Amino acid sequence: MSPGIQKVEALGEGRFLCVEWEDGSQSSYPSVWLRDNCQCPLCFLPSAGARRLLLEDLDVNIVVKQVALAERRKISVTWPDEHTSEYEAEWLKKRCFSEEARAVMQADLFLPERQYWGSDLQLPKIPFEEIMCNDESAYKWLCTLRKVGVVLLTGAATSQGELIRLGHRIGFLRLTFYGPTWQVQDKADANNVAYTTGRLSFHTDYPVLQHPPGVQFLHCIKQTAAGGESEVVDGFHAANKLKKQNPEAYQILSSTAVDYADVGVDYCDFAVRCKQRIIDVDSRGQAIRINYNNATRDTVFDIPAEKVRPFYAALKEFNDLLNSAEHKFTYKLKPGDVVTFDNWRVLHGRQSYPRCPEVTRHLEGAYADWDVVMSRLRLLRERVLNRD
Ligand code: OGA
Ligand code: NM2
Ligand code: ZN
Ligand code: ZN
Repeated sequence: MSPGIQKVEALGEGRFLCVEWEDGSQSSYPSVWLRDNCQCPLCFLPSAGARRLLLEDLDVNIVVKQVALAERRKISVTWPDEHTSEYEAEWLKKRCFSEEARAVMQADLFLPERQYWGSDLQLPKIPFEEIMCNDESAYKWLCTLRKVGVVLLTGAATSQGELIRLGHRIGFLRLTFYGPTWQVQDKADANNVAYTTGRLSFHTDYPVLQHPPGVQFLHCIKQTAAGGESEVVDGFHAANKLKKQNPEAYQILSSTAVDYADVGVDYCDFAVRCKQRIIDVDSRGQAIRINYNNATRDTVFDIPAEKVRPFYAALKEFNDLLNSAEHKFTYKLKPGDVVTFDNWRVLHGRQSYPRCPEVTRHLEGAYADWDVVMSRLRLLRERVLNRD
Protein backbone atom coordinates (compact mmCIF):
# COMPACT_ATOMS: atom_id res chain seq x y z
CA MET A 1 0.00 0.00 0.00
CA SER A 2 1.29 3.48 -0.86
CA PRO A 3 1.73 6.10 1.85
CA GLY A 4 -1.29 8.22 2.72
CA ILE A 5 -1.66 11.85 1.75
CA GLN A 6 -0.70 14.43 4.36
CA LYS A 7 -1.65 17.55 2.52
CA VAL A 8 -2.92 18.67 -0.86
CA GLU A 9 -2.94 22.17 -2.31
CA ALA A 10 -3.43 23.90 -5.63
CA LEU A 11 -0.38 25.78 -6.92
CA GLY A 12 0.46 27.98 -9.89
CA GLU A 13 -2.92 29.69 -9.86
CA GLY A 14 -4.71 26.32 -9.90
CA ARG A 15 -2.70 24.83 -12.80
CA PHE A 16 -1.11 22.21 -10.54
CA LEU A 17 -2.08 20.10 -7.57
CA CYS A 18 0.70 19.42 -5.13
CA VAL A 19 0.33 16.27 -3.03
CA GLU A 20 2.45 15.84 0.09
CA TRP A 21 2.77 12.19 1.11
CA GLU A 22 3.04 10.86 4.66
CA ASP A 23 6.69 9.96 4.04
CA GLY A 24 7.41 13.64 3.34
CA SER A 25 7.85 13.30 -0.43
CA GLN A 26 5.84 15.40 -2.84
CA SER A 27 4.21 14.89 -6.22
CA SER A 28 2.87 17.52 -8.52
CA TYR A 29 -0.01 16.86 -10.98
CA PRO A 30 -1.00 19.23 -13.82
CA SER A 31 -4.66 20.19 -13.58
CA VAL A 32 -5.32 19.51 -17.26
CA TRP A 33 -4.07 15.94 -16.78
CA LEU A 34 -6.23 15.48 -13.68
CA ARG A 35 -9.34 16.70 -15.50
CA ASP A 36 -8.50 14.52 -18.52
CA ASN A 37 -8.24 11.48 -16.26
CA CYS A 38 -11.34 12.00 -14.15
CA GLN A 39 -12.52 8.50 -13.17
CA CYS A 40 -16.21 9.32 -12.79
CA PRO A 41 -18.71 7.32 -14.91
CA LEU A 42 -19.31 10.30 -17.21
CA CYS A 43 -15.60 10.66 -18.02
CA PHE A 44 -14.47 7.02 -17.83
CA LEU A 45 -15.91 3.66 -18.97
CA PRO A 46 -14.69 1.13 -16.39
CA SER A 47 -15.82 -1.93 -18.39
CA ALA A 48 -13.40 -0.89 -21.15
CA GLY A 49 -10.83 0.75 -18.91
CA ALA A 50 -11.06 3.65 -21.33
CA ARG A 51 -11.63 7.38 -21.42
CA ARG A 52 -15.10 8.55 -22.43
CA LEU A 53 -14.16 12.20 -22.15
CA LEU A 54 -13.56 13.75 -25.56
CA LEU A 55 -10.61 16.02 -26.15
CA GLU A 56 -13.12 18.44 -27.70
CA ASP A 57 -14.54 18.84 -24.20
CA LEU A 58 -11.22 19.34 -22.44
CA ASP A 59 -10.10 22.86 -21.59
CA VAL A 60 -6.28 22.76 -21.72
CA ASN A 61 -6.16 25.88 -19.52
CA ILE A 62 -8.39 24.43 -16.84
CA VAL A 63 -7.65 25.31 -13.19
CA VAL A 64 -8.69 23.66 -9.94
CA LYS A 65 -11.50 25.51 -8.19
CA GLN A 66 -11.41 23.60 -4.94
CA VAL A 67 -9.67 20.57 -3.49
CA ALA A 68 -10.42 18.43 -0.43
CA LEU A 69 -8.71 15.49 1.24
CA ALA A 70 -10.68 12.53 2.62
CA GLU A 71 -9.14 10.25 5.27
CA ARG A 72 -5.66 10.66 3.79
CA ARG A 73 -6.56 8.20 1.02
CA LYS A 74 -8.54 10.16 -1.52
CA ILE A 75 -8.63 13.65 -2.93
CA SER A 76 -11.63 15.30 -4.41
CA VAL A 77 -11.34 18.13 -6.93
CA THR A 78 -14.07 20.56 -7.92
CA TRP A 79 -13.66 22.19 -11.33
CA PRO A 80 -14.95 25.67 -12.36
CA ASP A 81 -18.08 24.11 -14.00
CA GLU A 82 -18.83 22.28 -10.67
CA HIS A 83 -17.87 18.88 -12.12
CA THR A 84 -16.08 16.89 -9.40
CA SER A 85 -13.38 14.25 -9.72
CA GLU A 86 -11.99 11.84 -7.15
CA TYR A 87 -8.52 10.29 -7.14
CA GLU A 88 -7.23 7.52 -4.84
CA ALA A 89 -3.81 7.90 -3.19
CA GLU A 90 -2.61 4.58 -4.66
CA TRP A 91 -3.71 5.61 -8.17
CA LEU A 92 -1.99 9.00 -7.90
CA LYS A 93 1.22 7.55 -6.47
CA LYS A 94 1.61 5.21 -9.47
CA ARG A 95 1.21 8.14 -11.83
CA CYS A 96 3.67 10.50 -10.13
CA PHE A 97 5.41 12.67 -12.75
CA SER A 98 8.87 12.67 -11.15
CA GLU A 99 11.61 11.34 -13.40
CA GLU A 100 12.40 8.43 -11.03
CA ALA A 101 8.76 7.40 -10.63
CA ARG A 102 8.23 7.46 -14.39
CA ALA A 103 11.36 5.35 -14.96
CA VAL A 104 10.13 2.73 -12.47
CA MET A 105 6.66 2.62 -14.05
CA GLN A 106 7.98 2.34 -17.60
CA ALA A 107 10.35 -0.48 -16.59
CA ASP A 108 7.39 -2.27 -15.00
CA LEU A 109 5.24 -1.88 -18.12
CA PHE A 110 7.77 -2.67 -20.84
CA LEU A 111 10.50 -4.73 -19.12
CA PRO A 112 13.39 -3.07 -20.99
CA GLU A 113 16.13 -4.90 -19.06
CA ARG A 114 18.44 -6.85 -21.38
CA GLN A 115 21.24 -9.27 -20.58
CA TYR A 116 23.79 -9.19 -23.37
CA TRP A 117 25.65 -12.36 -24.29
CA GLY A 118 28.25 -13.76 -26.64
CA SER A 119 29.66 -17.23 -27.24
CA ASP A 120 29.41 -17.72 -23.44
CA LEU A 121 25.60 -17.94 -23.70
CA GLN A 122 24.11 -20.47 -21.29
CA LEU A 123 21.16 -21.33 -23.54
CA PRO A 124 18.11 -21.25 -21.23
CA LYS A 125 16.09 -24.49 -21.44
CA ILE A 126 12.58 -25.29 -20.18
CA PRO A 127 10.49 -28.42 -20.89
CA PHE A 128 7.80 -27.66 -23.50
CA GLU A 129 4.96 -29.31 -21.58
CA GLU A 130 5.86 -27.36 -18.45
CA ILE A 131 5.28 -23.99 -20.07
CA MET A 132 2.10 -25.38 -21.65
CA CYS A 133 0.44 -26.31 -18.36
CA ASN A 134 2.22 -24.33 -15.65
CA ASP A 135 1.84 -20.55 -15.34
CA GLU A 136 5.05 -20.05 -13.36
CA SER A 137 7.04 -21.85 -16.05
CA ALA A 138 5.32 -19.93 -18.83
CA TYR A 139 6.08 -16.67 -16.99
CA LYS A 140 9.72 -17.66 -16.61
CA TRP A 141 9.86 -18.58 -20.29
CA LEU A 142 8.56 -15.20 -21.48
CA CYS A 143 10.64 -13.21 -18.96
CA THR A 144 13.77 -14.96 -20.18
CA LEU A 145 12.77 -14.53 -23.81
CA ARG A 146 12.51 -10.80 -23.13
CA LYS A 147 15.71 -10.47 -21.11
CA VAL A 148 18.07 -12.90 -22.86
CA GLY A 149 16.35 -13.08 -26.25
CA VAL A 150 16.45 -16.86 -26.71
CA VAL A 151 14.96 -19.84 -24.87
CA LEU A 152 14.98 -23.50 -25.89
CA LEU A 153 11.84 -25.50 -25.12
CA THR A 154 12.57 -29.21 -24.98
CA GLY A 155 10.62 -32.44 -25.31
CA ALA A 156 7.81 -31.39 -27.65
CA ALA A 157 6.23 -34.06 -29.85
CA THR A 158 8.07 -34.74 -33.10
CA SER A 159 5.08 -34.04 -35.30
CA GLN A 160 3.59 -30.90 -36.83
CA GLY A 161 1.10 -28.93 -34.77
CA GLU A 162 3.07 -28.16 -31.62
CA LEU A 163 3.50 -24.50 -32.64
CA ILE A 164 -0.26 -24.15 -33.13
CA ARG A 165 -0.60 -25.28 -29.50
CA LEU A 166 2.13 -22.84 -28.45
CA GLY A 167 0.28 -20.08 -30.31
CA HIS A 168 -2.88 -20.85 -28.34
CA ARG A 169 -0.82 -20.70 -25.14
CA ILE A 170 0.19 -17.09 -25.76
CA GLY A 171 -2.93 -16.01 -27.67
CA PHE A 172 -2.38 -16.28 -31.40
CA LEU A 173 0.36 -16.52 -34.02
CA ARG A 174 1.21 -13.99 -36.70
CA LEU A 175 0.01 -14.96 -40.15
CA THR A 176 2.36 -14.11 -43.03
CA PHE A 177 2.59 -14.90 -46.74
CA TYR A 178 4.41 -18.14 -45.80
CA GLY A 179 1.32 -19.37 -43.93
CA PRO A 180 0.17 -19.64 -40.29
CA THR A 181 3.10 -22.01 -39.71
CA TRP A 182 5.67 -22.95 -42.35
CA GLN A 183 7.80 -25.98 -43.14
CA VAL A 184 11.57 -25.44 -43.34
CA GLN A 185 12.87 -28.24 -45.54
CA ASP A 186 14.58 -28.68 -48.88
CA LYS A 187 11.99 -27.95 -51.56
CA ALA A 188 12.03 -28.09 -55.36
CA ASP A 189 11.83 -24.57 -56.83
CA ALA A 190 12.16 -23.10 -53.34
CA ASN A 191 10.42 -19.74 -52.96
CA ASN A 192 12.88 -18.82 -50.18
CA VAL A 193 16.56 -19.59 -49.55
CA ALA A 194 15.50 -21.09 -46.19
CA TYR A 195 13.81 -23.91 -48.13
CA THR A 196 17.10 -25.27 -49.51
CA THR A 197 19.98 -27.18 -47.91
CA GLY A 198 22.27 -24.15 -48.17
CA ARG A 199 23.96 -22.28 -45.35
CA LEU A 200 21.91 -19.40 -43.97
CA SER A 201 24.19 -16.69 -42.67
CA PHE A 202 23.07 -14.55 -39.73
CA HIS A 203 19.74 -12.89 -40.45
CA THR A 204 16.54 -11.70 -38.91
CA ASP A 205 13.38 -13.05 -40.54
CA TYR A 206 11.15 -10.96 -42.70
CA PRO A 207 12.69 -7.46 -42.72
CA VAL A 208 10.66 -7.04 -45.92
CA LEU A 209 7.59 -6.53 -43.73
CA GLN A 210 7.12 -3.02 -42.34
CA HIS A 211 6.51 -4.54 -38.92
CA PRO A 212 8.74 -7.64 -38.89
CA PRO A 213 7.61 -10.47 -36.57
CA GLY A 214 8.96 -9.80 -33.07
CA VAL A 215 9.22 -13.40 -31.97
CA GLN A 216 10.07 -16.56 -33.87
CA PHE A 217 9.54 -20.23 -33.04
CA LEU A 218 11.40 -23.07 -34.79
CA HIS A 219 10.30 -26.59 -33.91
CA CYS A 220 12.68 -29.38 -34.91
CA ILE A 221 10.73 -32.37 -36.20
CA LYS A 222 13.56 -34.10 -38.02
CA GLN A 223 17.30 -33.40 -37.91
CA THR A 224 20.01 -34.40 -40.40
CA ALA A 225 22.99 -36.42 -39.12
CA ALA A 226 25.56 -34.23 -40.88
CA GLY A 227 25.42 -30.44 -40.83
CA GLY A 228 22.35 -28.30 -40.16
CA GLU A 229 23.74 -26.82 -36.91
CA SER A 230 22.06 -23.65 -35.65
CA GLU A 231 23.74 -20.37 -34.78
CA VAL A 232 22.53 -17.36 -32.81
CA VAL A 233 24.09 -14.00 -32.02
CA ASP A 234 22.98 -11.10 -29.84
CA GLY A 235 22.39 -8.35 -32.41
CA PHE A 236 22.11 -5.54 -29.82
CA HIS A 237 25.40 -6.58 -28.24
CA ALA A 238 27.10 -6.70 -31.65
CA ALA A 239 25.57 -3.34 -32.65
CA ASN A 240 26.96 -1.75 -29.49
CA LYS A 241 30.38 -3.18 -30.32
CA LEU A 242 30.16 -1.71 -33.80
CA LYS A 243 29.21 1.68 -32.38
CA LYS A 244 32.39 1.69 -30.25
CA GLN A 245 34.65 0.16 -32.88
CA ASN A 246 33.47 2.20 -35.87
CA PRO A 247 30.94 4.96 -35.10
CA GLU A 248 30.77 5.93 -38.75
CA ALA A 249 29.77 2.41 -39.82
CA TYR A 250 27.13 2.42 -37.09
CA GLN A 251 25.89 5.78 -38.31
CA ILE A 252 25.59 4.46 -41.88
CA LEU A 253 23.72 1.29 -40.89
CA SER A 254 21.40 3.13 -38.53
CA SER A 255 20.50 5.83 -41.06
CA THR A 256 20.53 4.22 -44.52
CA ALA A 257 17.13 2.97 -45.69
CA VAL A 258 17.77 -0.36 -47.41
CA ASP A 259 15.34 -1.74 -49.98
CA TYR A 260 13.98 -5.24 -49.34
CA ALA A 261 11.84 -7.27 -51.74
CA ASP A 262 10.08 -10.64 -51.62
CA VAL A 263 8.03 -11.80 -54.58
CA GLY A 264 6.46 -15.22 -55.03
CA VAL A 265 3.63 -17.57 -54.12
CA ASP A 266 3.00 -19.47 -50.92
CA TYR A 267 -0.06 -18.95 -48.66
CA CYS A 268 -1.15 -16.65 -51.48
CA ASP A 269 0.76 -14.76 -54.15
CA PHE A 270 2.84 -11.82 -52.92
CA ALA A 271 4.98 -8.88 -54.06
CA VAL A 272 6.25 -7.30 -50.86
CA ARG A 273 8.61 -4.32 -50.72
CA CYS A 274 9.87 -2.25 -47.85
CA LYS A 275 12.65 0.08 -46.76
CA GLN A 276 14.37 -0.65 -43.45
CA ARG A 277 17.42 0.58 -41.61
CA ILE A 278 19.58 -2.44 -40.79
CA ILE A 279 20.15 -1.12 -37.28
CA ASP A 280 16.97 0.61 -36.16
CA VAL A 281 17.61 3.03 -33.30
CA ASP A 282 15.54 5.05 -30.85
CA SER A 283 15.86 8.81 -30.28
CA ARG A 284 18.96 8.23 -28.13
CA GLY A 285 20.72 6.16 -30.80
CA GLN A 286 20.16 2.86 -28.92
CA ALA A 287 19.53 -0.17 -31.19
CA ILE A 288 15.91 -1.31 -30.89
CA ARG A 289 15.54 -3.61 -33.89
CA ILE A 290 17.87 -5.34 -36.34
CA ASN A 291 16.43 -5.66 -39.86
CA TYR A 292 18.88 -7.76 -41.79
CA ASN A 293 18.39 -10.58 -44.25
CA ASN A 294 21.00 -10.57 -46.98
CA ALA A 295 18.86 -12.88 -49.13
CA THR A 296 15.90 -10.54 -49.47
CA ARG A 297 17.93 -7.31 -49.62
CA ASP A 298 16.79 -5.93 -52.99
CA THR A 299 18.94 -5.43 -56.08
CA VAL A 300 17.27 -2.02 -56.29
CA PHE A 301 19.20 0.29 -53.96
CA ASP A 302 17.82 3.78 -53.55
CA ILE A 303 20.95 5.71 -52.49
CA PRO A 304 23.44 7.89 -54.41
CA ALA A 305 26.16 5.84 -56.18
CA GLU A 306 29.01 7.33 -54.14
CA LYS A 307 27.40 6.13 -50.91
CA VAL A 308 27.15 2.51 -52.06
CA ARG A 309 30.67 1.28 -51.33
CA PRO A 310 30.82 2.89 -47.86
CA PHE A 311 27.49 1.20 -47.11
CA TYR A 312 28.87 -2.22 -48.08
CA ALA A 313 32.00 -1.62 -46.02
CA ALA A 314 29.87 -0.78 -42.99
CA LEU A 315 27.63 -3.81 -43.48
CA LYS A 316 30.67 -6.06 -43.91
CA GLU A 317 32.08 -4.83 -40.62
CA PHE A 318 28.80 -5.53 -38.81
CA ASN A 319 28.54 -8.94 -40.49
CA ASP A 320 32.12 -9.75 -39.37
CA LEU A 321 31.22 -8.82 -35.78
CA LEU A 322 28.16 -11.09 -35.91
CA ASN A 323 30.29 -13.98 -37.14
CA SER A 324 33.17 -13.46 -34.71
CA ALA A 325 33.86 -16.44 -32.44
CA GLU A 326 33.51 -14.10 -29.48
CA HIS A 327 29.88 -13.29 -30.31
CA LYS A 328 28.21 -16.28 -31.92
CA PHE A 329 26.79 -19.34 -30.21
CA THR A 330 26.44 -22.65 -32.06
CA TYR A 331 24.18 -25.57 -31.13
CA LYS A 332 22.24 -28.30 -32.88
CA LEU A 333 18.49 -28.74 -32.58
CA LYS A 334 17.23 -32.21 -31.68
CA PRO A 335 13.83 -33.55 -32.71
CA GLY A 336 11.37 -32.23 -30.12
CA ASP A 337 13.31 -29.00 -29.49
CA VAL A 338 11.56 -25.67 -30.04
CA VAL A 339 13.85 -22.65 -30.15
CA THR A 340 12.02 -19.42 -29.31
CA PHE A 341 13.79 -16.11 -29.91
CA ASP A 342 13.49 -12.35 -30.19
CA ASN A 343 13.55 -11.79 -33.95
CA TRP A 344 14.09 -8.05 -33.44
CA ARG A 345 17.29 -8.63 -31.50
CA VAL A 346 18.77 -12.08 -32.09
CA LEU A 347 20.09 -13.00 -35.52
CA HIS A 348 20.03 -16.67 -36.44
CA GLY A 349 21.60 -18.90 -39.05
CA ARG A 350 22.18 -22.53 -39.93
CA GLN A 351 24.96 -24.52 -41.46
CA SER A 352 24.42 -26.29 -44.76
CA TYR A 353 23.64 -29.99 -44.92
CA PRO A 354 23.80 -32.63 -47.65
CA ARG A 355 21.09 -32.69 -50.31
CA CYS A 356 19.13 -35.91 -50.33
CA PRO A 357 16.12 -37.16 -52.33
CA GLU A 358 14.17 -37.82 -49.14
CA VAL A 359 13.60 -35.19 -46.46
CA THR A 360 16.39 -35.51 -43.84
CA ARG A 361 15.72 -32.28 -41.96
CA HIS A 362 12.40 -30.67 -41.13
CA LEU A 363 11.60 -27.70 -38.91
CA GLU A 364 8.19 -26.18 -38.47
CA GLY A 365 8.32 -22.42 -37.96
CA ALA A 366 5.91 -19.74 -36.77
CA TYR A 367 5.91 -16.08 -35.75
CA ALA A 368 4.28 -14.07 -32.99
CA ASP A 369 4.12 -10.34 -32.39
CA TRP A 370 5.77 -8.81 -29.32
CA ASP A 371 2.43 -7.12 -28.52
CA VAL A 372 0.85 -10.54 -28.05
CA VAL A 373 3.81 -12.03 -26.18
CA MET A 374 4.14 -9.02 -23.84
CA SER A 375 0.42 -9.06 -23.19
CA ARG A 376 0.60 -12.72 -22.13
CA LEU A 377 3.71 -11.97 -20.05
CA ARG A 378 1.92 -9.17 -18.13
CA LEU A 379 -1.14 -11.35 -17.49
CA LEU A 380 0.99 -14.29 -16.32
CA ARG A 381 3.00 -11.98 -14.05
CA GLU A 382 -0.17 -10.69 -12.43
CA ARG A 383 -1.45 -14.21 -11.87
CA VAL A 384 1.84 -15.66 -10.67
CA LEU A 385 2.87 -12.78 -8.37
CA ASN A 386 -0.58 -12.23 -6.83
CA ARG A 387 -1.20 -15.90 -6.16
CA ASP A 388 0.26 -16.83 -2.75
C1 OGA B 1 14.50 -19.82 -41.54
C2 OGA B 1 15.69 -20.24 -40.79
C3 OGA B 1 16.89 -21.99 -39.70
C4 OGA B 1 17.18 -23.45 -39.87
O1 OGA B 1 13.74 -20.68 -41.95
O2 OGA B 1 14.31 -18.58 -41.67
O3 OGA B 1 16.44 -19.40 -40.39
O4 OGA B 1 17.83 -23.99 -38.99
N1 OGA B 1 15.87 -21.55 -40.56
O5 OGA B 1 16.80 -24.03 -40.88
N1 NM2 C 1 10.53 -18.05 -44.00
C1 NM2 C 1 11.32 -18.96 -43.20
O1 NM2 C 1 13.07 -12.93 -44.41
C2 NM2 C 1 12.85 -14.08 -44.77
O2 NM2 C 1 12.59 -14.37 -45.95
C3 NM2 C 1 12.92 -15.14 -43.73
C4 NM2 C 1 10.98 -16.67 -43.95
C5 NM2 C 1 10.53 -18.55 -45.39
C6 NM2 C 1 9.15 -18.08 -43.54
C7 NM2 C 1 12.45 -16.49 -44.16
ZN1 ZN D 1 -15.76 13.15 -14.56
ZN1 ZN E 1 15.37 -17.44 -40.49
